[in-house]
Amino acid sequence: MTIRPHTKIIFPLFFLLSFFWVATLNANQSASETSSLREARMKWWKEARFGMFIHWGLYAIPAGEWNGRTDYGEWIRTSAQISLEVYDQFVPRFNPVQFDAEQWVRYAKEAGMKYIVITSKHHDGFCLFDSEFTDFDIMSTPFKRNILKELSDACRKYGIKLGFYYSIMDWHHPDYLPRREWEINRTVQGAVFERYVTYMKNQLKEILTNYGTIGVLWFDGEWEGTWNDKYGKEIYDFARQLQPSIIVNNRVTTGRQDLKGFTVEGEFAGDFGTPEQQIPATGIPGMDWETCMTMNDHWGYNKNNNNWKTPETLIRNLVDIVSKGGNYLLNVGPTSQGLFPQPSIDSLIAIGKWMKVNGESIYATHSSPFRFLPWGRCTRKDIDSGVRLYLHVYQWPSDRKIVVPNIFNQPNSCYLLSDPHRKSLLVTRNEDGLIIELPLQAPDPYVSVVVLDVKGKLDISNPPVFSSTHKIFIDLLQVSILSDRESQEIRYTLDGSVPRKDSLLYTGPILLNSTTLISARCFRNGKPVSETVQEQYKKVIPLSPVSLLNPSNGINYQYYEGDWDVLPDFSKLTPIKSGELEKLDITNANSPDKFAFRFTGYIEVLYDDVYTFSTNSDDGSRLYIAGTLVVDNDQLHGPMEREGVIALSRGFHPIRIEYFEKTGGEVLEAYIKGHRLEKQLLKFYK
Ligand code: FHN
Repeated sequence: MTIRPHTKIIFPLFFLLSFFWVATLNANQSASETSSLREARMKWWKEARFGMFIHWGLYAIPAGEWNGRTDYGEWIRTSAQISLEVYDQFVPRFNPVQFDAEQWVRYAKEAGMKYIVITSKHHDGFCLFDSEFTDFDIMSTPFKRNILKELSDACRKYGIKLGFYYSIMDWHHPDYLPRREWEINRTVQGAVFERYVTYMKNQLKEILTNYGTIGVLWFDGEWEGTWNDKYGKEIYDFARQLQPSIIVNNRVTTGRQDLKGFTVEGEFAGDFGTPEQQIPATGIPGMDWETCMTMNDHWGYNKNNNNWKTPETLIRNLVDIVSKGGNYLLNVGPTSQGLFPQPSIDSLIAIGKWMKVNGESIYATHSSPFRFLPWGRCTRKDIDSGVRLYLHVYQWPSDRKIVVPNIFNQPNSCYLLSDPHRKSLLVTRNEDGLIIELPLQAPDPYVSVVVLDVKGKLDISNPPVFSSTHKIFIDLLQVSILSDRESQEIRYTLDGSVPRKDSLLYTGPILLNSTTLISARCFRNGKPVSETVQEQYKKVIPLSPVSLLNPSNGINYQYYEGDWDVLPDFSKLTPIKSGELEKLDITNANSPDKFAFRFTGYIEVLYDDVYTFSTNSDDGSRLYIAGTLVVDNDQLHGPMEREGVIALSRGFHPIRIEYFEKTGGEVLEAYIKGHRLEKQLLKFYK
C-alpha cells in the first residue's frame, strides 16, 4: 500500500495558508510578551513539575526487532534502513484495539503527573490524528479512531493538561529534506522544503485547533541543516497565535545545545530547555527546563528491552530534578495493542504511592537554596511565617541526625511529611547549622521527607565558589573567590590550612605563579558561617612540540565496522580501509550504522598556552594529544559536546581521534580554543 500526502488539496491551501502565515508574522509573540505575562503563562507548568511523555506509533509493531536485531526503538525505519514501501505496510497492521485513553490518563494522574505530552507525529511522519493533509495517519489504519481526540477528551475529563510532540524531521513527506543517506532510490526531485514547512503549519493548525486547549508544543528533530531559526521563530509565533497560552520547548529553533538541552546563550529558543536522558549538575537560575527520560532504554516500545529503571531511581530522579528547579517528563512507550508495558505500570503505581504522601514537596516548589546536601536534596516554598524547606533524605542516617548547613534562620517547626500528626522533631544548632534528630525508622524506603519551617527571609551562607579559566596554568593564573551573600567576609589560606577569622581576607582576584592549594571559608562578625572549600591550581610545563617535515593539510584515517556500545580497543581490530582525508570526515563510512574511525595526524598551535579541546559526537569519541587522553566523550549518546584541557608549546603536536557510531544520527566535530584563540574547528596536518 503506497501512502502519499494528499497533493490535490495542498496547492490552494498552500497559498491561502501562506497568506495567513504572513499575516501572523507581525504578531511576534516572543517579543511582545512582558515577563509577568510570561510568568502567568508558565505558572501551571512550573507548578506541575511532573509529566508523562508518550512515544507511540507504527514502530510499536516491530517493537524494536528487525532482521534478527532486537535493539531498535522508534528510529527503526532509519536504523534498520526499512524502505518507505515496506514501512508503509505497518499502516494496515496498526490496530491498537486495547487502547483506552481514559486508562492512560488515569495511570498518569494516579502517578502524580499533571500533564501528558504525546507524539502526534514522530520522525517517521505517521500521524496519530486525522489529518486533512496526509493519508499517512491513524485514519488509514484498521483502527480508524482519532487517538488525539480520545486522549484530549480523557485529559479534559480528568483535569490533566495535554501537550503534543511534533517532529520537524519527517522521513515520509516527499518535500522533507534531507533524505536518509541510505535512501539512494528515493529521489529528491520535486521536493520543495518550503512546501514541507507549509505542510507542517497546516498540521500544527489542525492539532492546535481541533483538540481544545493544548498546554505544550514539544518540537523535536530540529537538528538537520534544512531547519533554521527563521522557520523556528515563525512557527513559534504561529503556534502562540493559535493558542496564546501554549508553552513551546526550545527545539522549535536550532538554539539547543545538544542533549544537554539548554539554549545557547543569547539565542531565542522557545520557552524551556530540554535536557534529555540526563539531569543537569545544577539548574540554571532564571531558565525553565525539563528533563525527559525513558524508563528503560527506548522511547518507543521495545519488547526485548527489560533494562527498567527502578522506582527508587525514578523517584530520586524526580526529586533531584525538582530540587534543581526543573520538570521531569517521564516516558512510556505503549505496545501496538495500545497497552502500557507492565513494568511501566508498576513503576507508575510505585511513584504514585510516594507522590500521594510527598507530592506537596514537589508541586509548586522552588529549587534548593543549598549548594550540596550529603544526605539528599531540598525543595522549598514560601509560607506566611517564612520559608518551608522539604528535606528529601535518601540514606537514613545511622546516628539519626541530619545537618541543614550554614542556615541562620530560626526554626519554627519540624516534622515528617508522612506523619499525619506532625509530631515535632528536635532541632538544635551548632556551628555547622541546624541539627535535626530523626526517628529510628525511615518512613519511606526510597526518599523520606522532613519538613522544616524557618522564620523570615532565608538566611543561608553557602560556601564560597572558586572561579578561574582553568585549573592548570603555565605562567600566571588569576583566581576569583565568589560568595552568594554580600554581608560576609571570605577568608582564605594558600597552604591548605583551614581559614580562621584572622586568615587572609579576600578583597579581589588572586594571582598565582606557582602550584597552590587554596582553602576558603565565609565569616560573619568573626565567626565561620560556611564550611571550608578547597581547590588545587597546578603550574605545568607545556608539552614540547614535535618536528614535522613538510607538513601538509590532511589527516590519516582507519575505518572499522562492528557493533559497539563504547569505543573499541582499536589495537585489537583490523581496519577495513584506510587512507588520507582533507579534514575530519565520517561520511565515507560504508554504512550509516555500526562503524568506527581512528584519525591520526598533527595540529599546530602558534603560542605556548593552555588549550581547550572538545569533540561534538554522536555516538562516542575520544581525543588524544601525544598519547594523552584530553577529551573523553565516549558511550552511546546523541549529539553531545565534551571538552578537556592541556598545556602545549608553540608548534606541531600529534593528535588521535577515536570515534564510533552505533545506530541513528551520527556526527563528529573537533574544536580548539585558547586564551587568544576563538573556539574553532581543528585543522589537521600530516
Ligand atoms: O530522535 C528523538 C528520539 O526518538 C526521541 O523522540 C527523543 C525524545 O526527546 N528526542 C529525539 C532524540 O533526541
